[in-house]
Amino acid sequence: MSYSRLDKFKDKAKNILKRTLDSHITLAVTGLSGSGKTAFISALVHQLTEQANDKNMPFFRVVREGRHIATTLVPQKALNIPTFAYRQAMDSLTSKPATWPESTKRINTLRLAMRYRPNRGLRAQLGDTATLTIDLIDYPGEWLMDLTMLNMDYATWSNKQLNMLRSPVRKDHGAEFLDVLAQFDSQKSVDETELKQISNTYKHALRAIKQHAHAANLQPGRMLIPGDLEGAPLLAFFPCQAPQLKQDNTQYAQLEARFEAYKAQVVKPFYKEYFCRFDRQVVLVDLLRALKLGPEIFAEQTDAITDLLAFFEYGKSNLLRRLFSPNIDKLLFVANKADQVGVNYHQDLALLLHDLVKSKANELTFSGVEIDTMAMAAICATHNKSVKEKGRTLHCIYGKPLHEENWLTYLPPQPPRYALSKAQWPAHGFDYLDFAPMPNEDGTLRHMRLDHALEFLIGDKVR
Ligand SMILES: Nc1nc2c(ncn2[C@@H]2O[C@H](COP(=O)(O)OP(=O)(O)O)[C@@H](O)[C@H]2O)c(=O)[nH]1
Ligand SMILES: [Mg+2]
Repeated sequence: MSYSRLDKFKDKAKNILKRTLDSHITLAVTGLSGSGKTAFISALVHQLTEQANDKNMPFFRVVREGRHIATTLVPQKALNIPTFAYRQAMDSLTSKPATWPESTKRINTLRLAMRYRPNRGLRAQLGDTATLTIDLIDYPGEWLMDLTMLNMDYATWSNKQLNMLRSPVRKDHGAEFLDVLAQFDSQKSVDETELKQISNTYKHALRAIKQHAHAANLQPGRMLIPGDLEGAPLLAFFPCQAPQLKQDNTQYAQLEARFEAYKAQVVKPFYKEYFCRFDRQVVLVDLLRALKLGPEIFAEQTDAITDLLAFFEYGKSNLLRRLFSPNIDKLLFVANKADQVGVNYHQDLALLLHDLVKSKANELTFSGVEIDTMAMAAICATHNKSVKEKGRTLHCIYGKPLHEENWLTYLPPQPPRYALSKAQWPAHGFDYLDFAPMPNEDGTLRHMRLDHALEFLIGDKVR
């Protein structure tokens, strides 16, 4: 049969449709250091590229309805940043013994293409397929916290840092720096060696606080993870009490200049390039670790998360605007690593997270953003195990605690359903355990509710 004019027309129409209907989405995976961003992205790629079947992802409609054809990793658009090391992450997650992927040292990116059969519109009638491109970036959570510096001048920032260094969980680690600072003459002319030495002491304080107190709010983030700024003079600053009278060419003026340069040359470009062009956002929160670390860190984490949300653009935008400057119109809050408690406590976790973010969520809902909150685990490291005791069923978890040899059946404590005040905090605290990853025999990974998360985040793009 010859290629008729009608066929030609159909092809042309298809091509135009392809251009208009093939869609693109940039998903912001947001979370403090250690909240599970790298694991989440690895799991998302793994489940979509290797395990997208209705048994594994029943709540992701495009999969359940048999319309998902395949998802693959495709070359990214930005050529100047490294590609997310998916293979490497999978290798460590499925090696024997299995280990978690390394913590992220630099920014990296990845692009997925999802091919599916639309179920509505002209395209569905033509029996055609469509592609959704999904862009993701991964970055050290430590750098994210720097965004809040953009709203502060040096004096305000210094005050805040110095106050924090005196707080109960930090003071032991910050003491040496505060001692050195007490001897520091900020009014004399610049002594490069001294500034370098003190900034080193400050850096050691930050690193000790991160390592031992697991605090979330540590600035500047590049002192912890320098990327390619290792040793740069720009990084040689620290918080310092403002003098009564500010003078030029003093050490104080130099510190202030470095602080401003750090903001302008490091934080702002990072923000501009990567943080203001998202369509959808998932905010990962490690509530269990924060509960384990106690009321002070818990409160700090909550504040850090709500402060960060101020740096993203939210709201509905029309189609044209979307192309040039997208706004986030769907936002998912996730209480991550829910596999560290029994399934009977997942609801508690989701309620607790809801309680923490509810006023921010309310504000955003008002401006048209769709919001949901859920408990999930990107990569399950435990199995649920019911244990009968004196006629009662206990919902335990079973797994291999991190850095331990033996497997363990454990009954984690029930998380609270709302933010506790310091006085309400139980005396014995909350003891949750970290577990090593637990891949299946066949090298696949399990998740909890990643399919729910995907349905919420991108389900409407693959109808
Ligand atoms: N049980 C459990 N642990 C997780 C999960 N995701 C991450 N983790 C743990 O959290 C740590 C930090 O995760 P990572 O993805 O590196 O966090 P990031 O700093 O936000 O990228 C990992 O090394 C694991 O110990 C999860 O889904 N379940
Ligand atoms: Mg990471």
